[in-house]
Amino acid sequence: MSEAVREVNFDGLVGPTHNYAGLAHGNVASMRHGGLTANPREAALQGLDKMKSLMEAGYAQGVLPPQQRPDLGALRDLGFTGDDANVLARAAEEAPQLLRAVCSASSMWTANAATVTPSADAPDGRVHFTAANLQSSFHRYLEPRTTARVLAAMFHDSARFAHHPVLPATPAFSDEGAANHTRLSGAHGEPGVHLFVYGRQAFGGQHGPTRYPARQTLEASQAIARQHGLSDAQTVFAQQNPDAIDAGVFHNDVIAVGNGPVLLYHDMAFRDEDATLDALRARMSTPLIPVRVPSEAVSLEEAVSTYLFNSQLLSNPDGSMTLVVPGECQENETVWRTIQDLLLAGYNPISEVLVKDVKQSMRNGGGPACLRLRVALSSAERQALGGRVLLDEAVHGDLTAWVERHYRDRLAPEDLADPQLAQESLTALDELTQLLGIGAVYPFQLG
Ligand code: SUG
Repeated sequence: MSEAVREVNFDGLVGPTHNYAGLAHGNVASMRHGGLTANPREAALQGLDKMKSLMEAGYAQGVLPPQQRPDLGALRDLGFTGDDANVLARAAEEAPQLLRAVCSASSMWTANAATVTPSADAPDGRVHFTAANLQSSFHRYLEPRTTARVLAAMFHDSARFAHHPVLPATPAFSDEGAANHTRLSGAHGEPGVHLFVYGRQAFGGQHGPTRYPARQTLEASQAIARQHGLSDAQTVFAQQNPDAIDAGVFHNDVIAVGNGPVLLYHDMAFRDEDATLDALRARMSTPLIPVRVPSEAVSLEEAVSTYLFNSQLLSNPDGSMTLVVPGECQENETVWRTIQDLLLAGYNPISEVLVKDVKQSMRNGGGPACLRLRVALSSAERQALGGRVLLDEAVHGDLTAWVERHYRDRLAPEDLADPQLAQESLTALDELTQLLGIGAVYPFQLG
């Protein structure tokens, strides 16, 4: 059975309102690029191209739909009344920051959609999901309700899949999903150890960052481990280095990535590096392969600007691994040299690098790893998936044509109040649910 387990990367489709609004405090790319004109069509096509490359290289690739934006319901909840055009016009006039938030296509970063425990690790033998509350920012707090509906529609067989309540959306349980969760194991079907990295402890604990917010709490990570039935022997909770958060590492996946027994990380990733590795080693049934990149090789600043650690690390059938990096890594001489050194080093299985251009997403602080949610699934679990959500040539072709039919190639901040954009987005998403066969998951379809 473990032979048949494969990791499926579910990438978020970039939504039609992709834009640069400078919404994410502590995410330096988002802060730097706020106000630029975006190209939603290019963004979605870059995402689809990454998915296609991985599919063609033999990896199992899935897709998660975007969300309905602008979220007019959220604006109405905040007191804006009238018809849709009125609501948008009033928001643009009186609270442009709210309009920008309800237009964000941030659900594309599906590493933040949920935390997932594969069936090999869960006591009841099911795959467990908790959609992340994303309460750290208003624009992302709008995501979990629909995320939970989408996950429930896709993973609907309750004999195989378990869905847990989103954690209370309050600072003590601040949860950003799989971006702060790494599963280490032998092959994907073997039992794993779960590394939860948190930025701060709500009740007690040591000091957190001072400049930028810590988005994940220990309490949230512990609650998820409890929900999923994970024991002490299966979990390690490690604090992120607060200095790294203050340098722009707003999630652990900006400074570390794990796959199988490999943990690729920067020396500034953890508050206590040795204790973290020791705790992993004590629990893992297969030897941990730490791949440490020291600050002397790649500075924290370079790690943040190139997103070296926001790579995807993927297992190949022969035991080797491929690193999928954003184009920015190739453009930086030091980082590119470091990657070449990693490929040549004999002690780790990373043997190949694949460079993908996801610049539209990168300008908002989202690299290849942010764009995907990893779900290890047995062949029976893959067969139980609802909808047409696993990528093949036909699905890729349909999605590409769908993007080309519906997406604009230019979206500036002042376009967000355009009622036509809201209409286009609605039409596109309605068609998408049919294309993906996931049923009515959007608020406008639920009536
Ligand atoms: O939450 N950016 C996202 C990027 C998320 C990246 N995800 C991971 N590292 N897993 C965020 O900071 C910016 C939107 C804007 O500014 O328009 C934004 O939300």
